[in-house]
Amino acid sequence: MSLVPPWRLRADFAARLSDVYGREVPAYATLLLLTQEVNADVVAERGRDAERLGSIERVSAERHGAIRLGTTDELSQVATVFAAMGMEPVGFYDLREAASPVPVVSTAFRPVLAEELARNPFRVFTSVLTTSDRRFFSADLQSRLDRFLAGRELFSPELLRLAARAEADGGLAPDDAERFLSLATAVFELSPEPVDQAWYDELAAVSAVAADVGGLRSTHVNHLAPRVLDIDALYARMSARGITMIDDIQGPPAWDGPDVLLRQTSFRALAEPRSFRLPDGSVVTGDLRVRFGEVEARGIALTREGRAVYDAALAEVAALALPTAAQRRAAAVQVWQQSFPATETGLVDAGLAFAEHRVVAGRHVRVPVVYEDFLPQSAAGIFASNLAAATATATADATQAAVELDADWLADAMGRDVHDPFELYAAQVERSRAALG
Ligand code: OOG
Ligand code: NI
Repeated sequence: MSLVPPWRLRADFAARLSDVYGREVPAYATLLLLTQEVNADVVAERGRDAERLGSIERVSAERHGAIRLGTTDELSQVATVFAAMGMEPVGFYDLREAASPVPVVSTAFRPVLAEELARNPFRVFTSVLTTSDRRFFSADLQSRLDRFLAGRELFSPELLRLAARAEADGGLAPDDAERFLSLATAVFELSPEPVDQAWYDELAAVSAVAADVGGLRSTHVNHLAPRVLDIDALYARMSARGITMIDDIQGPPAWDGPDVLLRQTSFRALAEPRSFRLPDGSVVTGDLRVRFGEVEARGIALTREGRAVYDAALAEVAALALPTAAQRRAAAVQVWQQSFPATETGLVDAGLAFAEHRVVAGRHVRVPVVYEDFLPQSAAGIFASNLAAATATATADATQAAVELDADWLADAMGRDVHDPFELYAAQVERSRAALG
C-alpha cells in the first residue's frame, strides 16, 4: 500500500486546523470570506500578473499558523511532529529585543524546497517562553513555572511515535496517517479545562504571553492567517464589516514600487469565554482575550543587503515617533522612495532581491522569489497590538542581564539544524541557474 506523503499530511493538517480555529473563532470565517473575495477581484483585474508571486491555487490554500510553547522539550517534540509533514525550522527570531519586548524566542517550521512550497506552503511561527531570562522572570517564578511546564504533556507518546515513523519512512500508511492527523490536530484545540485564576494572573502580571503559555496545562493555535493579494483592500473591507482592526499594517507601506517581504495586519483579539478555578476551588465563567485573526500579503525575498536597507528604512520611520497611523504611512512611503529602487528589476539588478532564472518561450526571464518567512519587528507589533494594553509588553527589569539565546541554542535544543533563510533563497536561485545549464 502506498504511503501518504509528507506534503499531504501537511496540507490535511493545515485544513483540519483551519476547521478547528474557524469553529473556535467565528471572525476568522469572515476573514477567509473577504480574503477570497479580494483575491478573486485582484485576479479578475490583473490577470496573470496577479499570480507572479504564486499561483492562485497556492495562495488560496496558503495559511500560516502561530503557536506558543513553554519548554525546549516541547519545542523538540513539535519539531518531530512537523518533520513528519516535511516542515523544518527556518530562522531565529528574538522577540525579547523588539521595541515592545515579548519573553519568547521563535522559529518558523515550513517546507524548504520550491516544489514542496508549491504543493502546500503551510508554515507555523513557533515561539518558546524564555523562562530563564531574569529580565522577565525572577528565580522564584522561573522555578515554579518550569516545574509547572515540566508536569504537563502536550504531545502523547503515540503521536510522537507516529511522527518519528513518518519522518523515517517518508510518509505513513493511510490508517496511521488518519490517526496521526487527528492526534496532531487535537493538540491545538482549545481545552475546556478551567484556568487556575491566581496562577494565570501572576504570570499575566509579567506578560500576557507568559500567561497564555504557562498558565494552562494545554496549548492551542493562537491564530491562522490567510494570504491576500491586496492587503489594503482587505483592511478596508474588514473595517467596513465592523470588525476592529489594529491601527497599522505591519511591514512595508503601500507604495508604487515592488512588494517586498511581508505585510501583515490583524483584527483585535476577541473575548472568548473560558472557565476559571478560583482560589477557593469554585469554578466560574469569565473570558480571555488572547486570540486574534491575522492576514498577510507576500512580496519578493530580499538578500542580506536588501534586508539591511529594509531594516534601516523601518528604523528611520520609527525614529520619527509619529502619533497617528496616517502619518506613519505617509512618512514610510517617503522613506521607501528614497531607499528602494522603483522596480523589481531595479531591486534584483542592485543585488537587493532574489529572482530565479527561467526560460519562457525561448527567452531568459527572471521570476521573483517569494518571501516565505516572517519579520521580527512585525511579529512583535502583532503580538503587542493584540494583547490587553497593560500586559502586552512584558514588564522587563533592565537591571538584569539577558540570557544569550541564539539560533545555535535553538538547534541544540531540538537536535536539528535551523536553516538560514538567506541561504535557502540563494540555493533556490542557484538551482534555477543550474537547471538552465
Ligand atoms: C506570533 C506573532 C507573530 C507573525 O505572523 O508575525 C506572527 C504569536 O502571536 O504567537 O504570528
Ligand atoms: Ni502570524
